[in-house]
Amino acid sequence: MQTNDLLSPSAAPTASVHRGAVIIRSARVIVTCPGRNFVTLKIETDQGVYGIGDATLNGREKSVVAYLEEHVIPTLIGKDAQRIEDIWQYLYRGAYWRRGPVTMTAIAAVDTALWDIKAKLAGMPLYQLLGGRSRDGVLVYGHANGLDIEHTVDEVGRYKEMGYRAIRAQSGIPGVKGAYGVGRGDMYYEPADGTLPTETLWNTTAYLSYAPKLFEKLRDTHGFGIELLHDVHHRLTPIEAGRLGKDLEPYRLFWMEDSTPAENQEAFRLIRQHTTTPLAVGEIFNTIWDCKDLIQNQLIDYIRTTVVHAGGITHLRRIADLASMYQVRTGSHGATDLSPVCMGAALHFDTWVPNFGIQEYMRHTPETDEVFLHDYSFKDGYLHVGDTPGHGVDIDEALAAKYPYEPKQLPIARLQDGSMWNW
Ligand code: GCO
Ligand code: MG
Repeated sequence: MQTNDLLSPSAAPTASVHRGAVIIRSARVIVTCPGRNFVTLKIETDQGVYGIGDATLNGREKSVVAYLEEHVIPTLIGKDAQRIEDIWQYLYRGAYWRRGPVTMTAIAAVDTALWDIKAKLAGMPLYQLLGGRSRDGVLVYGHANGLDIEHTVDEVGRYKEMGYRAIRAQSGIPGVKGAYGVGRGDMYYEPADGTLPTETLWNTTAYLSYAPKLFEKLRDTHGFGIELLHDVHHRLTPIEAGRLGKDLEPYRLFWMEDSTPAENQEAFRLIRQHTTTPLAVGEIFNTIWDCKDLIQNQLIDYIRTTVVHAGGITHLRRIADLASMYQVRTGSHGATDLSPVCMGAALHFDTWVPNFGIQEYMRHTPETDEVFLHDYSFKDGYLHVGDTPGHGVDIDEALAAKYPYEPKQLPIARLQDGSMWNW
């Protein structure tokens, strides 16, 4: 145990502090609502360098705040901020209670902040520490949401004009109250809308006959020179998903997302047997164990885990490496409830990761962009990271304080007969 570079060797089995350590002096959680709620962890070191990490879990924000404040922050003080892997293992193994969205979001926030610190100390943009650039820009997809087919077709046209090369299309469905993905205003689709969950009504039969018509019209109008994506948002059974995938084959989707709930990973085998439409899943996964079977059995094409909900860069890298062995590519979640801090870190990850597929990009409101200053930028369908040391995103704390937390929850879905369904 006693080696020359130990500053304070100790008999106790705690992590030793080595020469050159960068000590965590404080950490705190910042909650702000510039149009929607965001939770941010800020870690400060004795060298004056600080890092920030996104800790936002939509509709469950305060659980992560409590987890961080009550259980994580006290254990960070005095640790060497450079020991990212050891701190990750400490928070994961050390909690005894492994996995779950709250735990993994809290770990992700710490991990992201520590990578930010390490990259700032190195004087490098984060992607350099991961292994450097694999590509010039990060292909992103935007969200075209319409009240009906005509409207959605127009919205896709608008996204094309803005320069997008890949567009997700969602449409209202006649007879379905509150179909998933229909925007409430221009550009900013935002599902978390009530202090209590809004009740929506789902109708699988109406959806299954409507969705192929939407994509038929989209291809007729916009041709095949643009990538189209679609999110089913967990609404179908595996055999229904197989049928939809088959019906959508003529329209060559980039992917069909979350077509059935994925707690049972084996369910995707059935979908796979019926369709060549590429499958994407994983925005609600939080560890490699949620997608291990899906990946190893090549039941999916894109894995959608992202920095903030899957344990940070340290864990996302493990998922991506496993996926790369099976030709599964990344397609990280990037809805507006993932803050610009997550987006910044995700873009550095995407710039490096060899088996990159695509990155979701729902633009944040101007108020959000003012609170979270960032150096990434959009051009011709791609997002580009900047060269600021770290992940390139910072928080204006004074401005953040002007937007206090507003309790909001995600909707729920019921079937026509009143039974609960998957939102
Ligand atoms: C997506 C997602 C989101 C989620 C939202 C929940 O593909 O972007 O499905 O729209 O519903 O992130 O908080
Ligand atoms: Mg989704």
